[in-house]
Amino acid sequence: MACRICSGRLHPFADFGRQPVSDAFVLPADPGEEFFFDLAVGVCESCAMVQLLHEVPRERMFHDGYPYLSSGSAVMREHFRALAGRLLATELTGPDPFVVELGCNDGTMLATIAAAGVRHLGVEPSGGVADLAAARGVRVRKDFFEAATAASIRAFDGPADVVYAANTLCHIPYLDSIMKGVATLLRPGGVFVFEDPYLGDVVERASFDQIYDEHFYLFSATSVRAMARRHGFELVDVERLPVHGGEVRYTLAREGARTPTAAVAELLVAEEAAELAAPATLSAFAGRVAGIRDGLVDLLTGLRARGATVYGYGATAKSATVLNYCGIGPGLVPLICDTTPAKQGRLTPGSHIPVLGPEAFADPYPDYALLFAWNHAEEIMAKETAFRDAGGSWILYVPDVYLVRG
Ligand code: JHZ
Ligand code: SAH
Ligand code: ZN
Repeated sequence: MACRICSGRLHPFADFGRQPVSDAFVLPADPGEEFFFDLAVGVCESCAMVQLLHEVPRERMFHDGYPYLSSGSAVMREHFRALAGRLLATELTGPDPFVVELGCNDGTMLATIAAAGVRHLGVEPSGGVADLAAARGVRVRKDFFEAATAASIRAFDGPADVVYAANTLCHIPYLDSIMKGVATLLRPGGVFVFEDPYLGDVVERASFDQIYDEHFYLFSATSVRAMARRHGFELVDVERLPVHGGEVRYTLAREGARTPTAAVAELLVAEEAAELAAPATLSAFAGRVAGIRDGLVDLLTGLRARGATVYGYGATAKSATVLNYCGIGPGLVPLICDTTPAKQGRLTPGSHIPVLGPEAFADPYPDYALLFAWNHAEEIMAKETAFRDAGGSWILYVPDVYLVRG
């Protein structure tokens, strides 16, 4: 098996077995044929890029019915408002600046840019969420970004000062085409800024559910720098972010265009010291994950034997890996509540647990809630104080299986 970036040899270190498309929620009346693939992960022995061994065709994941909404968390709405403000203040200050966002989803970030009257374009292949962005005044192109898309944007709109992508770049196996596109689109002094789940956090927290079809890559400073260099780009800044269970925001500029910050060297050194991409480190991660699976299944089986009820909270993409890897179905978790309209009234992919609206959570409260949206724990626990007051407990499963009692 060869590295998708450099053709180096891949060292496989974890296999989660047969998995469905994580955001393919099933209609109970018309289940159709579900698509499954082998969710296995490896690390490149040459460039240290962690990647899936098998890829799901992009049209199976990102289409008009793609359900995920960036605006589903108040913390994330604030995160993107702050980021937009920073781009406006630091990078979009010249005459008639232009910013392109890859994977703009429902326009949560670009709405702030649009409100400031700054020229922008969101590139978003999933039609349903792209329509939501357009409805809030964001200029969107319904397309997959790649080299050809970039050339046509450049021809029509001219060069961009900033290309930005959140939780999108790691979803794209064909980074070669993306980097060519960014090189075409970006003005000479412009920056490519992207943020994605950080390998260092995934390993440290054993957050194995960050691994699913859409997350084709798990980036680190080491692997991103190597990838960027192949295309004449330099890693000039890194910033660790608390969102989504730990991410890094990377800034790339053309080689020689900007001086790298001290943070870049610091993170590279830390990754080296931690031996982040070493087979032994990643095998140890895989071992911890198997322990979490056994612990979670034991806990849920024990609770069922005692007659306790457990609901899921947040029908996340991440939950597909947990449910299908652990073999958890409606017998152990009879329902999952979620605020996303396009997930409600459907069944979770592969595991077929009904997804209901948030009102189902309190009707009546379960004894336990399995928090699949653990990355939003603070926000969710703060608004579910009545569950706690009713004596409910939260179940978390990273970095270990543990209970948070009311
Ligand atoms: P959340 C998705 O992952 C898919 P998911 C994708 N691949 C990715 O990388 C990240 O997003 C960015 C619901 N919810 O953010 C809404 C409540 O019900 O952890 C969502 O369905 N009540 C693009 O799906 C889910 O939980 C609430 O109060 O793992 C959260 O999904 C809140 C805050 C959320 O991402
Ligand atoms: N940036 C948002 C949305 C992340 S969801 C956030 O952080 O919340 C990932 C998005 O990337 C999806 O909306 C998906 O349709 C989009 N996407 C997938 N492949 C893409 C590509 N090649 N070009 C642009 N967007 C893409
Ligand atoms: Zn490689």
